[in-house]
Amino acid sequence: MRTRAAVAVESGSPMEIMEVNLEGPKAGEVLVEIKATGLCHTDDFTLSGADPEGAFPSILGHEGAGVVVEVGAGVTSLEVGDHVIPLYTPECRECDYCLNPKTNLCQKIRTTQGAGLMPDGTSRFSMLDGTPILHYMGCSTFSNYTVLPEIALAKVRKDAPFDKICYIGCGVTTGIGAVINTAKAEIGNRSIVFGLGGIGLNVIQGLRLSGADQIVGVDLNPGKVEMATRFGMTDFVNPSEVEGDLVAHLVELTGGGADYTFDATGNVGVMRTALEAAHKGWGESIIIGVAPAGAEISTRPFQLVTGRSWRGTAFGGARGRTDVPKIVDWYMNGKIEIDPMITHTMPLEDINKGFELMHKGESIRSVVLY
Ligand code: NAD
Ligand code: DAO
Ligand code: ZN
Repeated sequence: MRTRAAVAVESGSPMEIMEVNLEGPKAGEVLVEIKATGLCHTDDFTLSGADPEGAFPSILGHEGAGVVVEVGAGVTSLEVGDHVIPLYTPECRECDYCLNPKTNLCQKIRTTQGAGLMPDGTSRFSMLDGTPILHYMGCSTFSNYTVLPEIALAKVRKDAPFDKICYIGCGVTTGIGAVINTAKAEIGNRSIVFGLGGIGLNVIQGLRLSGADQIVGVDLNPGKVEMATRFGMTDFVNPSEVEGDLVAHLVELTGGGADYTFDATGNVGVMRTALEAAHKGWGESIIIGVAPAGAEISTRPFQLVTGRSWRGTAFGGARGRTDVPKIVDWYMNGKIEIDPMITHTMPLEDINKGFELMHKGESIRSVVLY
């Protein structure tokens, strides 16, 4: 079939909207009509050329929601008409990683997914002249129709709106999961969130769910304060307005350091500040942000010797096929909020404008509606 897609032809250039060829699903695969997709900082990072795994031409996008149109041979858990959310972290439920409760990093299709291919080592997308186009994070939601492995799709309830639940495919789950699954934050915790964008706001939302006593938000952009406060931020710190040492300021503000700190900026300098603002003896710092290729983190080892720990999280530690339908229920039952964070919607033709809004810091989440 043919489908309309935003193709990342080369790094550093706007995506091009075009018709592309899409082959049907092979064994174990599913054809999905994407109804809505969010624009995440990570798509922008890959398009910029800073992503070490980035390869072109490709169809980016990993935060979508849609409907199953066709299933390939051997698919048993999904049928035509099911509503689904694509998973860039799949859940096969049988690999060593899926069987280990300490991780969500299913490895079943890791090699081919990282190379932009389906599990059989080929792509389903091509240009009209036959040039292959790579998949992205196994999802490629910047195409109206896409093919995914069955293990990379969470089946969700049919009454949930696509234009909101697409955000659960990355930002919501990553932020809330970092608190609930990775930090396992206790009632009464004091925490600091660095970066109040699409991920950081959901960390704040997760901290509120956890029963935090203090939620400090740190961002260079004061325009983020209103939304962060609405989601539960109790104190705001703009590093550019702090006189003297930022770590010392944050340690004092939290009464000795935070129980948990979260980096949602991808800046390695911020990651160091986050680690050092964690409480001596027990504070944990969780890295969510993805740093540019080749970047390294550093601190004095004594920071760890004295009881702080440094951790990381992908997709909020969530097991997608199991956890994502539950998060959709949380949204539908009013336990979490999504709507105010979707600040802009647009047709696929305007997708590059959505990334311009992100660059200017004017959006939280832009969503493309097909
Ligand atoms: P975003 O651009 O919406 O938000 C980033 C925020 O950080 C902005 O508000 C910006 O003003 C702030 N910021 C930037 N530099 C800062 C600094 N030095 N000090 C304080 N604040 C600063 O991005 P996002 O969509 O929220 O993504 C955040 C990060 O999370 C990105 O690196 C993204 O790639 C990563 N991410 C990770 C995962 C994962 O599974 N680990 C999933 C999705 C996104
Ligand atoms: O190596 O097993 C693996 C999986 C690595 C992918 C983890 C992705 C999380 C960070 C990227 C942000 C996605 C939006
Ligand atoms: Zn697995």
